[in-house]
Amino acid sequence: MSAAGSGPEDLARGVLEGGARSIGRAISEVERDSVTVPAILRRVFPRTGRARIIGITGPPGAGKSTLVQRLAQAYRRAGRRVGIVAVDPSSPFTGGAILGDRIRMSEIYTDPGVFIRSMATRGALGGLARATSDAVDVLDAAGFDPILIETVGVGQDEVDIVRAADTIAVVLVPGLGDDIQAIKAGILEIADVFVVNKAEREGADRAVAELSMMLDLAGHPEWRPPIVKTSAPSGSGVPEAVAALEAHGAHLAASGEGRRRRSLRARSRLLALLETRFRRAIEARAPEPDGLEQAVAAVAERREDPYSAAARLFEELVPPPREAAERRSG
Ligand SMILES: Nc1nc2c(ncn2[C@@H]2O[C@H](COP(=O)(O)OP(=O)(O)O)[C@@H](O)[C@H]2O)c(=O)[nH]1
Ligand SMILES: [Mg+2]
Repeated sequence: MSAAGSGPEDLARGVLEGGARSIGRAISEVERDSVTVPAILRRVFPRTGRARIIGITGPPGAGKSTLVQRLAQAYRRAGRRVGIVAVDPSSPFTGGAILGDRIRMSEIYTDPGVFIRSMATRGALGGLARATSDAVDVLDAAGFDPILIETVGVGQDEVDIVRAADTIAVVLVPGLGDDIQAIKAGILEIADVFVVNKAEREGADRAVAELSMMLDLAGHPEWRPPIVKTSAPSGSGVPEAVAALEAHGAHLAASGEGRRRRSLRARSRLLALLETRFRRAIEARAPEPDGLEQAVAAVAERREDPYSAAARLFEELVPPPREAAERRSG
């Protein structure tokens, strides 16, 4: 069968050949958590780990999508093939919200060296973090480098999504003042680069000064996040933003921090998959008549405490270590 076939093997082969249709379909599979995903990932994964993954986060309307398009153009001019994954429920990347920008930016939508994908946000954001990592792997295996992930930075779930990146840029705008305080807890700590976008507006220098003061207080011994001013629609400051992102990439490679982050990511990704599998196994296989529903009822009616019920179900599902060892050798 050719790459146009419908099995996961064909799809994976199409992805490795860089076929746009296969890439799109593979990401759709990933997005709806299809049963084909393990087979697809098994085949594409050996070809991943080559792309630089850059997360772009910040409040809605800060100009993330516009900036991402400008960054993509800059990387294209440097001869790179750029993957874009946008996870923003409030403003779909290719939606109608920024029609003017879409016309001006239209070149990147028709450029075969750019692959843009908005992730659907049905289902839990937790599932979206998994889907985003998988989609990034698909693009990585297909040879896109860098891969830009846009997420709206508002809460922990979004932070989990953008943690799939090697380097995280937090996009803010002048006059954010109190907002900076509000979102500080969530997204400021994860910034490797700060972008003060809409820098042609009044207050840009003050925003930079405020951020700079915050960084002084926080103290960043290893890497002090640079602060770059941009005006995304005109492209002003974009070369400096690219330089800052690349400087952080060099820091990751030189300091061992890159390896540390990849290891943390592998750990949390693996644990998340295990959690999902485990929950599904419990839902599917909890033995009757003491199945999950009975345990739920027992806890709801306070006949059993949740810890005891969980321990009981866990032991019914997971064989004790000796039994597991015998199974492996037998
Ligand atoms: N004045 C100005 N407007 C901008 C700038 N960057 C983006 N915008 C506009 O801000 C609006 C939101 O931009 P968008 O990229 O969709 O923001 P996102 O929600 O963070 O992705 C759009 O109308 C953009 O054209 C900028 O640097 N200056
Ligand atoms: Mg956006």
